[in-house]
Amino acid sequence: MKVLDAEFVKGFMRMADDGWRQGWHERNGGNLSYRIKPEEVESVREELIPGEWKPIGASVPKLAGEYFLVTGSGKYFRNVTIKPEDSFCIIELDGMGENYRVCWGLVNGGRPTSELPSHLMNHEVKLLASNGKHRVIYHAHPANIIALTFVLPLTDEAFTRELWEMATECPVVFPAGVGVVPWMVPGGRDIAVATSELMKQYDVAIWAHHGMFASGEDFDLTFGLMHTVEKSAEILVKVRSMSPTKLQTITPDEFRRLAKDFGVDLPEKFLFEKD
Ligand code: 2HA
Ligand code: ZN
Repeated sequence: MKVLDAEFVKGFMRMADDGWRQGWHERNGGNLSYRIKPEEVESVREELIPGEWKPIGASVPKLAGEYFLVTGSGKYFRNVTIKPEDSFCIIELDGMGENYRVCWGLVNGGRPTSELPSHLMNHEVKLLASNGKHRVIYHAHPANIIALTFVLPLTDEAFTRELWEMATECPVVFPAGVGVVPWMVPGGRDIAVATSELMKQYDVAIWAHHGMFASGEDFDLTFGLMHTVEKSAEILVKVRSMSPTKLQTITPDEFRRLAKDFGVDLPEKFLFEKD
C-alpha cells in the first residue's frame, strides 16, 4: 500500500489539519508524532527507503526498532494535507534507541521536528505507563492555555484545579490532572527530561509561555484531550476578563461526588480548600 493511502496516515493528517483549523499552529508552531503499529509498518513497507542514521539527541532504549510518523522541523501544519510528502516523515529508530533514519517523506530535505527528543522521551515514558496503549504525542500552541501561564501560579495544583472548575467534563477527561513545566529553552534534552518526568503521572504537560503537550492512545483521544484543556482555559480567560473573582464554582466535595458517580480517582492534592 502507498503511505498516503494508509488509514493511520490519513488519521495523522486529519489531526494535524484539525489543529491548524483551531488556530493552534501559527507558522511552523507545534509538532505531532505517532508510534506506528508493526502491522501498519508492514502495510506500507514497499514505500520505505531508509536514509542515513542520525543522532536523536536523547537515548530511548525502550523504543529501539520502533517506527514513528513525525512532522518535520520548520514545516507548517497548514501544509500537512496540501503537501504531505514535504511536511512529515516516517522514521525508524536503531537497536539502541539513540539514532533515527528517515524512511519516507521530507522529499525536499529537512529533518524531523526540533522537539524530537521531547516526543520520543514522552513516548518511552507513556509506553511503560500505559502498557503500550499510548501511541500519540501532540504539541500545540493554544492561545488560552498560554495566556494562563502569565496569571496563574506555575504549579500542577493551581492549573489542574482551575481547569477542572471551568467545565464539569474536565475531571472526567483528565482525572490525573495536568503538569506544568516552567519556562525552559525548547528543543533540547532538558525540557524533554522535565516533560517526560511529568508524563509519568499526567497525560498533559503545559509549557509556560509556550504551549502544551498531550499524550493519548489514538488521534481522536489525544486531539480531544488538547481540545478539552484549551476549551476550559478559554472559559477561565473569559471568567477572569469579566471579574477577578468567581461568585460560585464547583467545590471540593462536589468533585468527590462526581468522582464517585463517574468512577474516576481524583487525587486529593487537587481538592484543597481555598481561602
Ligand atoms: O516550531 O513548536 O516548540 C515547533 C515548535 C517548537
Ligand atoms: Zn512549540
